[in-house]
Amino acid sequence: MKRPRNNQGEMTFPESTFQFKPLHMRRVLCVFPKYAWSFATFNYAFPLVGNVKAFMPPQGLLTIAALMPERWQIRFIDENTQPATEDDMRWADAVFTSGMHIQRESICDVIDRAHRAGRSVVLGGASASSAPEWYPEADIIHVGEVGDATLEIFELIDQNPGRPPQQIILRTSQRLPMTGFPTPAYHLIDIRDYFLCSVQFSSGCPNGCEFCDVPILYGRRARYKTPAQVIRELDILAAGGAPSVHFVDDNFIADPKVTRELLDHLVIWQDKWDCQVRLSCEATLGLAQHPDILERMRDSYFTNVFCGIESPESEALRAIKKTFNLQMPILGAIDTLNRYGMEVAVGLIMGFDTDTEKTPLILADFIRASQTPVHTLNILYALPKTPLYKRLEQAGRIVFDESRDSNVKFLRPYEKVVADWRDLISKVYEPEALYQRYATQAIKTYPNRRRPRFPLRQATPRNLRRAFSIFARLIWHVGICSDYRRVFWKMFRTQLRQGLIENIFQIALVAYHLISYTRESVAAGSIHACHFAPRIRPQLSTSKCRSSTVLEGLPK
Ligand code: B12
Ligand code: SF4
Repeated sequence: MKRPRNNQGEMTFPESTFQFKPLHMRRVLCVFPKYAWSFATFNYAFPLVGNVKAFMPPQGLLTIAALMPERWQIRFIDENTQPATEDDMRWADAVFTSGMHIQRESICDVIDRAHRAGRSVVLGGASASSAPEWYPEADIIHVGEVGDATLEIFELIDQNPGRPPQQIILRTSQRLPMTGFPTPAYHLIDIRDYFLCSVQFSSGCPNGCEFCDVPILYGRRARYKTPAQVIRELDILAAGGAPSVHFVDDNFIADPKVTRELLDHLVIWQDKWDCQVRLSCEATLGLAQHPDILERMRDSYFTNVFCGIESPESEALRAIKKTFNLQMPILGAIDTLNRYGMEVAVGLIMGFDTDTEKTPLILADFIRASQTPVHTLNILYALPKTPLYKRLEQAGRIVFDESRDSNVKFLRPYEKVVADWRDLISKVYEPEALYQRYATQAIKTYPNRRRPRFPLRQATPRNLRRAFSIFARLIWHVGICSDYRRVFWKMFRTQLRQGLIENIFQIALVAYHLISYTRESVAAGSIHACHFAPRIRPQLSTSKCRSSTVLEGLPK
């Protein structure tokens, strides 16, 4: 079934919208599988916040749910907030699920439970899109973004929701233009269950870093929603009580011209909400070269930006084709972002071919010099289909060994790389070091942020009650019981003096997660050095996702 397409490979539906008219009523259970705790998921902080159960709503599956026809009944369960029961599975005609590689075991578990209840499973999302061969048990696999494959799947489920005799894999060849993307089905979840919320403005990245699968999954040409779509989503999230919203775009400044246009709208939007919602995003360091964009970001109340710096060593950046990080001094770029009120979270990787014995020391020095509090530090992992994977495969350097944290045969001894990682991460998240970096941010970054014009407007009885209970828990767990209470109180006093009470909450909650996670998982040796995927296996050894022949296309 081929639909007309424009010269960007997008579907040319009437008015660029996704229209599917079903013939039957169907009951669809959308299940987002659990992800493992990691530095990026902030789980330790949830009990201190109170009613928060998970990190961020699953944007992809919510978008798919929003595209389903009104005639279909949908039940949406994020297993990071509550499990889908056997009754839920039996209620459904078909189960739709999604996820990243790191969620592979939980994805397989969802498939297994659905099958035990006799239901068919449709699987899409980042992991299945890049490695459909990892999921031989899924009944229908959706590869890629929303588009012609999605319509075909809806048509299949409408005709017959039962399990097909053979696996069907459908690949999107014509993407739905992002201007036709619906508002994700937020009405199916409780926004307050989440630590923070997300919006997607763009998809795709023009760069080609060797280790990254984003250009393969989402294309090299960034595509965009309109500012009106983004504002509509933000209004829903803000009205639902989201304290922060993260732009999940892989590169917020993929096209600076389009970013400027959005930011003009965001500044006005933030005027309306008066800093009730913090914004954050991911961007390349080149952001520092656009002062006009930075000004608009400050005025839109962007408080955090994640930058994949990967390594401060220029040889490494050249080798992984991330030379754009060398266009300006990295520390200078971080300083610039700080001057506009944005704290930078840094992504770093260990295990590059260029790493030497000195690399851990160089990284430690860099972290100290940058004074950025949050670092996601991973060891290198070769994601399927990436240029890195292909290069290492040709060199016989991909290893399938369940006991290892990475599928890469490093040039340095594996044990040494992992030990260096463990040692560095433990030092980076020592309470004194972490709070020291926050103290620096409190001087050089936070005072540069926009402040609410009417701070008392946010002091509603509900907000006050919530703030008081978080405060009480923080005082008990961190201010009284923790062994780093001294540094906490020091931070508390400096922020209080400046009237930056919100910062006390932010710093203490994030630090609590990072410190607890490091102590209980990293130091105890119970987690692996790489969160990019579960430990790699040639084929999953559990019966939940057996290896079998993967058939492409429709059954004949
Ligand atoms: C937000 C995000 C997260 C959040 C996830 C929160 C959540 N609830 O989803 C958090 C912070 C937890 C996270 C963590 C990690 N992440 Co992440 N993350 C993202 C990011 C930036 C955005 C995801 C998103 O919302 N996209 C927007 C939606 C609309 O896109 P989508 O999910 O792909 O959905 C589309 C299609 O896939 C399809 N679709 C999706 N689901 C389904 C289901 C069905 C049934 C159908 C038919 C279609 C369909 O339709 C959607 C619309 O087109 C992506 C990058 C990206 N561009 O997507 C990385 C990404 C998903 N993350 C990635 C990685 C590697 C990680 C980490 C391992 C990083 C790390 N070093 O620690 C950790 C894992 C932590 C853990 N312990 O689990 C990789 C995954 C690689 C892969 N192929 O699996 C990505 C692709 C980025 C990358 N290449 O580095 N991440
Ligand atoms: S690492 Fe970032 S900049 Fe590089 S290709 Fe991936 S998304 Fe683009």
